Amino acid sequence: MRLSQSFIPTMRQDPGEAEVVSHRLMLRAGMIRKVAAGIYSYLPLGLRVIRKIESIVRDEMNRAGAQELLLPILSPAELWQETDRWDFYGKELVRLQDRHERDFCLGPTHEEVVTDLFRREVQSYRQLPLTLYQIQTKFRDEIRPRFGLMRGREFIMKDAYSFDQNETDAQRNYQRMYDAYCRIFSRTGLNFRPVEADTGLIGGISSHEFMVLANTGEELIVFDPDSQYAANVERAEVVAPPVKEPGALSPLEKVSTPNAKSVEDLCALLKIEASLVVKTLLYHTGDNEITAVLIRGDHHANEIKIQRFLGLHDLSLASPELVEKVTAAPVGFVGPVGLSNVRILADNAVSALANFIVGGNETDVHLINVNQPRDFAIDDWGDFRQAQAGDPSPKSGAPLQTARGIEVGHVFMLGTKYSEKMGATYLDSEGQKHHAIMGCYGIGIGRTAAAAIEQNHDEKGICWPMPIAPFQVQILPVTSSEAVRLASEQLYEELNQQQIEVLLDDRNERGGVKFNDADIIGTPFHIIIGDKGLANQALEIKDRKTGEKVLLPPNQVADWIRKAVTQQLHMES
Ligand code: 9G3
Repeated sequence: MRLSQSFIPTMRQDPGEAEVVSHRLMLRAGMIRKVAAGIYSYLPLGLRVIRKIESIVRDEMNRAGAQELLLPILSPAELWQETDRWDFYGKELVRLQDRHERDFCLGPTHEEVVTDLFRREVQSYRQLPLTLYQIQTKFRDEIRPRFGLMRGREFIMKDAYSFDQNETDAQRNYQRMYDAYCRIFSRTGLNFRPVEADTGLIGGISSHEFMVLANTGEELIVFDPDSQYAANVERAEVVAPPVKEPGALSPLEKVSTPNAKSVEDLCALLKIEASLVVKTLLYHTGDNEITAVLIRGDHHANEIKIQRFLGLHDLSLASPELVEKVTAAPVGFVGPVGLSNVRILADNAVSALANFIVGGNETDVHLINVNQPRDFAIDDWGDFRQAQAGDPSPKSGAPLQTARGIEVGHVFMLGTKYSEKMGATYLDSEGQKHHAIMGCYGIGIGRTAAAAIEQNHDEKGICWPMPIAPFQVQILPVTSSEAVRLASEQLYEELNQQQIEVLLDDRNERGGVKFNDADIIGTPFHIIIGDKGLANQALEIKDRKTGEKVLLPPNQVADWIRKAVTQQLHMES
């Protein structure tokens, strides 16, 4: 393609509103433009990247035996009412009416639609296993869309849905999709990691997220450097500490702790470590019912784990009014000793503590040398805290490390959650009716492109991995002499002949402008053609990622480029 005839509106300055580098660089490279909050146009350069990611996804989905179809954007409300999801989701689900005033939503995902298709068309076990997928625009009305394509409201997703006869077949299909995802993200050249994830609202029985490791990732994961174990901290299990025989128990004592409402204030005042403090978190768990959860002072509560333990749909900290009403203890000085009519849960880490410190259930008072069960009873123990760096890996015992990740894919075992609610059944070989066992599998296409930039950029712009680069090579004629023009045109022709995707910067611009734009756009190889290089029969080829330069006679450039591009195309991350 010729730059002089291309719609690639690069920007010199940093756009103010972009908060993460991928958003900033997608705007500066002329890949996307915002239409409204969280809603973007994909300009020609951006669409080339999107299409390349889609074709890698399509290739691996087909190889895994999935069949592509295309479901509608509009979903009839009736289907969502069958699964009780029409009322479950709030404003994130965009609802609208057609001219006959019938209710629809803009599809945020397509479990209902695809299960409806299945129940109408599949009757026999002979038609299983069946995996269907689409690559299509979704709409989720995020309350705070940000970071460009990373968290948009309208976005392109590949979503696949599998239907099997039984758990064994479903597990095999899940594994096949999991492996296909590993191949997809390797082929895009991304440094990624599958992590065990919480099944969250969708309520399946297991799920994995595919994380691209990047500091701007919104997800926090822990991983074991010595094994494949990795988990989203929302889900990561924490190994209970070894039970320690408590030493001598010191006598319980009240201490005055004026204004020491937080663990930090308390530690500063009493000159103690946070690991010797036990926080008492009070949750609203029912009508005028409060549950206390005890967490060691240097740990963080994991509300998803607490919620799951209590079998609650959601969980919220008790309001100060409710705390005063139920416990007569002032918020900030609540403790378990003498706490009446409150169920007390404790994280396993508390069991290894002796002579610890808790709120005194009195303003400006704490208790020291507290021990359980001497001073108070614990109703239930459990894993209620967030995993953190240094915790022993549940797999190898090695200290866990943390990393931030961008979730680009998510695979779920769904079981019969949707097939039961929608009567999606098949007849087995004896004519017995069974609910299909389902799985669902998503990849954020735009988010994958954004993650690739987060992982592959420098201060000058994007450094595309070859497999998803919008163009493979950029030719930069840096003077306007006839000799340079001729040489550039000839090389452009040669590369096109060899099926290399080449961008010729034939604009009437200074060399500096062309260098800046080539660095922002991020094509993997830049070929600089100037009068001196021609005279010396030595054209410069620059590798955008490494900065390495090679000098070659003009008649050897096309061959060198073809080899280098082919070699980088098949790199696996
Ligand atoms: C909604 C809205 C937002 C949602 C959902 C439904 C997330 C919803 C979970 C999934 C699960 C999988 C198939 C592809 C992979 C992910 N946000 N989820 O179900 F109505 Cl507004 O989408 N679906």
